[in-house]
Amino acid sequence: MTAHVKMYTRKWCGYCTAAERLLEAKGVAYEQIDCTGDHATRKWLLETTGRSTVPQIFIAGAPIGGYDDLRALDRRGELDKMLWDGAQASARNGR
Ligand SMILES: N[C@@H](CCC(=O)N[C@@H](CS)C(=O)NCC(=O)O)C(=O)O
Repeated sequence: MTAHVKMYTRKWCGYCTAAERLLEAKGVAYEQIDCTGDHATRKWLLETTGRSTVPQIFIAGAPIGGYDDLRALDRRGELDKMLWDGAQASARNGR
């Protein structure tokens, strides 16, 4: 089991597809929220993450950034630890 991964995307977004592929290649399940045309969610994302681009990815509720950030975490070997630690924290909290 891994941490809950939530990814906000929009249609026709190459970086979103790249992030989906990376997670799928690692066998990591994720929840995808398509916010195409959803200005309220994009506004909330900007306020929450400070970023106006998609994808925006959250691991165990914490914003980690977009595809570049996801790939960098993976290349540094930190993504697996985040996914594992997030799952442990969720289990402890009963979520
Ligand atoms: N460095 C970012 C780049 C993301 C990016 O440029 N996404 C484009 C869509 S593919 C975007 O959000 N453009 C602005 C917009 O659509 O409002 C990442 O790796 O996620």
